[in-house]
Amino acid sequence: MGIREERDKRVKWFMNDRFGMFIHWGLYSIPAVGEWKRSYERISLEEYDKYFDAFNPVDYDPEKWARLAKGAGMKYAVLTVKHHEGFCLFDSQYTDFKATNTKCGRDLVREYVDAFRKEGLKVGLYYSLFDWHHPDYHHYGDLYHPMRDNEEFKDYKYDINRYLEYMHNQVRELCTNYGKIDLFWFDNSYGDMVGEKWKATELITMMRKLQPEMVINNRLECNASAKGSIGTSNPTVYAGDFVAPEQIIPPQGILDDEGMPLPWEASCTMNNNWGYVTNPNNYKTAKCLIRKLVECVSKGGNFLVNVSPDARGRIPSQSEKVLLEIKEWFEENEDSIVGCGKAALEKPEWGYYTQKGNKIYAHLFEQNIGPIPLKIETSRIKRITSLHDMSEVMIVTPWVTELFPDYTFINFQEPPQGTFPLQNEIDT
Ligand code: JFZ
Repeated sequence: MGIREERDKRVKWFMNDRFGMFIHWGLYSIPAVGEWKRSYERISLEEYDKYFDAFNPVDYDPEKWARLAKGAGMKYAVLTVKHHEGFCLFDSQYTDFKATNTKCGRDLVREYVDAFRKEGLKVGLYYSLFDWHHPDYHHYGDLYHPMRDNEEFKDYKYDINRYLEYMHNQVRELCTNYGKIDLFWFDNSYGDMVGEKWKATELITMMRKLQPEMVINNRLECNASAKGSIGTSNPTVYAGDFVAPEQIIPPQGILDDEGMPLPWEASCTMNNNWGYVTNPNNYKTAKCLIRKLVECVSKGGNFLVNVSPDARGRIPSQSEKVLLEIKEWFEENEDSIVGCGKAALEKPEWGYYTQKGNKIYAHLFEQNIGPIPLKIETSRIKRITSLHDMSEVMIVTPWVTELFPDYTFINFQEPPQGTFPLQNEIDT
């Protein structure tokens, strides 16, 4: 099997499931200004240790997270098992900078994978390639390192190979000690730290051997704004299985150089922050997130929505509220998302189409004043149903079709506000 056939086999569940939960959690939940704090404020290792000493998430209950995700229609999750700060939520034998050595004394990743699997969700691990804690990661002069302009580190000698050995060892632990891992999310390449600078061929070969079915993103080779060789006819072995745009939904989905659709997943915050912050004031509404989910699916992509647990280990109540609202919508409209992809029809003015087999779901984003103009031949439509209550929607109002012969109109009552999928079964 070629690289592309293997990829298509691996991503089957991923492209079917469509909706996931991103979880950014680490020591940075304590200062509560986001996961980049150490870099932004040039905080020394010693000073940052105070968060290690304080870490004690007494309310960590991943089953609660899993139930919330599942309720909202999310089918998989991705947890930051090590973010750029280098702190490990898992019990790694290669470092002391880990949750099991803090007051909490628990392997938080073990509990996460157990809890999410128990709810029937697929489990993903986010692992940061940069590591601001490891002594052999770049210091002075590195684009992002907290000590990048600290003169004390000007002549500091580090050996990147020692870091790479550490990183490879940890990835091996993660692929060995936690059962079947469904997804691995690397973050991220930058500057000249791309691909083989991470010894990527060696790393991927090891990962594929340990977890042959695991879906891996493309960031061993690129950053958030690139697709990398996955889009070419000759992808590298570490090109990854999907493209990972961040905080943006590509206008037309993502295609390879031959115009064939690529697997992709857009990740997005709920409140403009990945890590926990106190009193965020820019929460997206459930309605906005549902619409973005629909948009992703209509363009053949996935949507990964982030939550930021606090230092006690709780998903903030505002996020919980949004997820419960999404749950309400999902309970009635799941069929228009899961297993769906890009429709064979052009994007309509009033919303988006998604499609699954011979069913076309028309997501009405706009309040229409009367019949919805569907550009489909009436004879090809078997039935139109409004998905939320399964009521029949009548087709055709003859006088309008005379006025607009190339449209098919349906007779339609005023739709309720919000995204509102219609289910059209088309005779194919
Ligand atoms: C990265 C992380 O730095 C961030 O903390 C968060 O985890 C996010 C999901 O991923 O953010 C990036 C990575 C790459 C780019 C921008 C943000 N980029 O290449 O523009």
